[in-house]
Amino acid sequence: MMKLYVTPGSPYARMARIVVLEKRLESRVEIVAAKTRVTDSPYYDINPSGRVPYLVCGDGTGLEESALICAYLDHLDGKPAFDLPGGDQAWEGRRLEALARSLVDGLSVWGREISRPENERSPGVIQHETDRARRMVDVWEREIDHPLMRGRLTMIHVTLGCALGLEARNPGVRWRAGHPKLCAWFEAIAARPSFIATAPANAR
Ligand SMILES: N[C@@H](CCC(=O)N[C@@H](CS)C(=O)NCC(=O)O)C(=O)O
Repeated sequence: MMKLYVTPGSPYARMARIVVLEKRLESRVEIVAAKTRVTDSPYYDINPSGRVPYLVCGDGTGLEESALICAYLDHLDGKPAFDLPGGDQAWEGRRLEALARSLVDGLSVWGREISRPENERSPGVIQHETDRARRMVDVWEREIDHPLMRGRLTMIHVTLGCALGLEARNPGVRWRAGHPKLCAWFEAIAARPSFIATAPANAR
C-alpha cells in the first residue's frame, strides 16, 4: 500500500488525489492527513521538507512534487492517461501547463498570506498576487479556446481546475466575472466525480 500525504486545502495535493480517483487507485493508495506549517510536526520525520503532496511508494521511496507524483501514479498501470501531448503539440502542451502552474503558484502564495494571523499579513504581497491573478485569468479566458483545452483531460486541465477551485478557499479569488468561457470550462471539469470528491472546503 502506498501512502499519499495531503492537507485538505492544498491544490497541489488535490491534483494527486484527483489522479488517484481518476485512475481508480483508491485500494492501492492510502490518503493520510499531514500536519504542515507547525513547529516540530511528526510529519517532518516522514517528509523533511514538510510539504504536501508526498507519496511514499510501496518500497518506501518518498516522492515530492505534485507533477512527479501525478506522473508516477498515472504510469503505474503502464497506460498513462494524463501525460501532456507529444509530437507537434508537445511545446504547446508544456506552455499551457506552465501557464496553469503559474496561476496555481501565485494563488497559493496569496492563500498562504491570508492564512497568517492578520497582523502578520503583507498587504503588498496580497496586492501583487491579486493583480497577477487578474492578469492571468484574462490570459486564460483567451487560452481556454485552445484545442488542447478542449481535448482529452491532461495535467494541464487538472492543474488549471485546481487553481480555479481555490475560489472556495480565498474570498478574494473572484475570477468568474467577465470570463464566461472559463466559467463554462470550469463547470464541466468541476462536475467530474474526482473533482467533487476533492473540492476544497471554505475553512482554512
Ligand atoms: N511545487 C510543489 C508545491 C507544494 C506546496 O507548496 N505545498 C504546500 C501546500 S499548498 C505545503 O505543503 N506547504 C507547507 C509548508 O510550506 O510548510 C508541488 O507542486 O507539489
